[in-house]
Amino acid sequence: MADPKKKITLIGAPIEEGSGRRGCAMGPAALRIACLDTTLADLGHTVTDDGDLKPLPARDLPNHKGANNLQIVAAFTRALDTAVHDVARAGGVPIILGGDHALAMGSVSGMARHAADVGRPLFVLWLDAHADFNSPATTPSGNMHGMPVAFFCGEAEFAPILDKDRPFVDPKKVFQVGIRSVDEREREEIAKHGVNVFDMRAIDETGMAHIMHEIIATVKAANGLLHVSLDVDFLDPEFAPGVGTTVPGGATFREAHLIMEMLCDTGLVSSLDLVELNPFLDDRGKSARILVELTASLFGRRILDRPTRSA
Ligand code: HAR
Ligand code: MN
Ligand code: MN
Ligand code: MN
Repeated sequence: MADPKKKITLIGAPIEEGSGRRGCAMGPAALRIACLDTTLADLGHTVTDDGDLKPLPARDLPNHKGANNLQIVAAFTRALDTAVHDVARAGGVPIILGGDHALAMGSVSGMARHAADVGRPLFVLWLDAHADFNSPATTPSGNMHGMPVAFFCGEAEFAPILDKDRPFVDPKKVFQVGIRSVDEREREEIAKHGVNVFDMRAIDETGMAHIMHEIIATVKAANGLLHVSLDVDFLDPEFAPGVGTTVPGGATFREAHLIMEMLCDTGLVSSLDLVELNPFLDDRGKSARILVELTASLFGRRILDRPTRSA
């Protein structure tokens, strides 16, 4: 069951303008300092680091009330849509080093185009304290890192950021795990669009293994691609303090590892975002290191060489 060797490309996305505070722009550097590249290479993968994207603001777009820093967020969205699609089309696995979660507007849109090219459905595993399903019409903050899921599902088409005819993700193919902070209007939106939400209570009630078996079975049955989007605040702040939006009562180190170990055995993961790391708020690199550890588990590091226990 060992994971076959992959061609992995690291793409730095030092965006912090989607969040309400500074610091996430240092995320890609911290992940590199925590040895993400050599850790993956030591597992036998071919790793290429494409460096950081540095797009200029999208001056063709007007400022928009309810979408803070739209021009730079749109610029990263466009750059990542292209970069991620290019890597996937060449048979590689893109890992996006964030950067705040607004970057998933671009990374997931790029993967949705790739999935359409190869005729497979795209599923998204959203590991986060937050549902990130706001739009400029519903947001309480205007911060675009609270909007990426609505955006790639086609529910936040308020400005011509990407081609309006692009493939969207079916909200019913989005699985959110670890959720514990949802805004009032966001709650209505995710219910209306049929997003699959496994909140912290569901994890407590049934256990992480049960939830992951269910998600994996669905993706496998559809022969889907699976994009994983890992927000640092998915984890309990005890394990990962380096994030601007800590919410108590998050996933443990072991729960997060189990997800990665189970996913690794499936071979279904096509792409990964590592987002919201704020090194300015971290405790001596602790959160950067845990992201690298979890990525290692996702790409083949294991305790014993045995497959996932059946459900
Ligand atoms: N839901 C809130 C808003 O829209 C907070 C969003 C915070 N998002 C992140 N990423 N930290 O998950 O403003
Ligand atoms: Mn998020
Ligand atoms: Mn979050
Ligand atoms: Mn709708």
